[in-house]
Amino acid sequence: MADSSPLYLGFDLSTQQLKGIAVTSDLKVSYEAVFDFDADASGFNIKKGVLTNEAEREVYAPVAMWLQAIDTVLQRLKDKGIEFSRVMGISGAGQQHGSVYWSQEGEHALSNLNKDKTLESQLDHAFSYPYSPNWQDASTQEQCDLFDRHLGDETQLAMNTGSKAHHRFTGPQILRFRTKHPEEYRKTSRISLVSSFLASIFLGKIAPIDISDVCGMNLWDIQAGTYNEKLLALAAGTADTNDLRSKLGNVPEDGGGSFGTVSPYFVHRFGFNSSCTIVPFTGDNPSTILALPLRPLDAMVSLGTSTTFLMSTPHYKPDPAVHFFNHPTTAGLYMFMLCYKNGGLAREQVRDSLSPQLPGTSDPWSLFNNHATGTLPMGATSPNSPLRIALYFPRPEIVPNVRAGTYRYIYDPEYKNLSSNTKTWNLPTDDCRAIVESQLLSLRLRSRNIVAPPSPNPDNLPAQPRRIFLVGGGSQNPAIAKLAGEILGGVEGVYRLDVGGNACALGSAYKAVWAVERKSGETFEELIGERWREEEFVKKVADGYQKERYKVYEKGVEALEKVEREVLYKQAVDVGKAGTSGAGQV
Ligand code: XUL
Repeated sequence: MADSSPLYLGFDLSTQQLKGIAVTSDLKVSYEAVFDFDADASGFNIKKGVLTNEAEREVYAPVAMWLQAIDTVLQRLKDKGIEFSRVMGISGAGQQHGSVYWSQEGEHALSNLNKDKTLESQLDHAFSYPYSPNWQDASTQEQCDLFDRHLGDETQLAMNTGSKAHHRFTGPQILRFRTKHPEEYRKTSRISLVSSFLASIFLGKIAPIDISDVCGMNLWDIQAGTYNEKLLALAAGTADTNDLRSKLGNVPEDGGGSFGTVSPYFVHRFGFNSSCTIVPFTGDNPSTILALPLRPLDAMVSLGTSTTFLMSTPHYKPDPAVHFFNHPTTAGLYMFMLCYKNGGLAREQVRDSLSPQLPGTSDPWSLFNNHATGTLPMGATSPNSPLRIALYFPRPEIVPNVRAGTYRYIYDPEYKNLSSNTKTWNLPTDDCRAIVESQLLSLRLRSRNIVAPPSPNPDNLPAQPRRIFLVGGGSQNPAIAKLAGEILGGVEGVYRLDVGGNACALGSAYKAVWAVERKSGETFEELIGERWREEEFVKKVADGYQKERYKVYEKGVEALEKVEREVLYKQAVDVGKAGTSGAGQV
């Protein structure tokens, strides 16, 4: 007998591909399909999924390419045998911050699609501008300066919207778009984020922006739960914010609510069930924390080309170095995020400076790992000796805002003295430990205000994450896992989360399951927690909190803070901006 049990679809519209994944009610992956922009798209001159205008530091993607991707991914799922009539809910995720500009005809075109034609062939007039500014875009320095000043300073902006101004954030992008393309802006009926653009296609009308993804705009007052009037006025260029407000639309609070049912186009073209629910689509980072029933104070450390640290927390404590978003499913919780530019690439450079590899091993990391864990913390030669501490930024970093370079120091914790005399460093071997330590110390420094001691706390443990989940390429490395436990702690240990390359699309599919099948008041964590088979996806890879080591690394946090101040100060002096009073600000 044909299987008629429900399926749920999750999509991930990322920088380089669109992925679709179908799961059953008990969270088993049953179908997946991918459209890789560079390999599969035709008619767009893109590279790594985007177009660039280096002169203005612009990075953007053609919206029509995403339509082509949706057409094809659905066809590929169908070719694999999926019965779309079983799909009871669809959700998805988009790269954060990107914006899509709909024309006056956009909504009408969306709701009047001809089932015999592709999306790409019939939505060409649905946009007032054919491109979507991408999160890698860096063209908005001028606009960011205005945003940072507009509520007083960057700290005020971070308090209000969860982040200081960033080039990629949608508010500064809209401000630039309006001034650079006034005619296109005037002709824009609605503005979507990448996530709500994708939801709109499936819904057949313009979908609201998601409660978590809206926090990536520098426009949303997180505590008030509304757009900030002053920031809207700045982006709109007028005190009358009604026009921009209606371009952006309302933002429903429930991340598991229903936007309505799937557009008839998909019913008639692909055989979707006409009662299939469209669930809010969110940003890729919020969706990634939904790939497991992450509890408050569990942390995810994504160790890819760059490093991202994600945590669900009940505490709202923003500052200019971090990001806060509303949690995508649970009102009253927040998602805390650190987003670095440097990570895996920097570690690889240090690894490649070592030669030759250990005889008899094919693991390119074995020598690096031996050096990284073969000495006392921070290269000390005895428990009280000076410490080796350094920053490794092959690319300009944003956390903190420092130029590309390698910055090595010696720190004497007794006299709290920093010295740039690094004659005692053994190079390149000392770099192995120092690079992993500095990356993890930066996470500890910047998350220390939002972690809390376990509760109850009979052993009087210090504030730290509960469990640490490592994901991405670097999560395979045992030396990194060991140091992560020593430096970040983790009351219950350090784990590797292995869901293949699918965490983000999977998180969206789980969100659809929860939204459609939840009982009244049942949280995402409760429903998914009950159905998730942890043993399939999670493996303990290192101890977490170790009292002595955790304490020693307090000195490391102190040292890293000083190093960052020193490097920033020197940078400010170099560009002639330093004050006369001493250290610069981190
Ligand atoms: C987060 C960010 C990226 C994008 C693309 O602030 O800019 O992680 O979401 O993945």
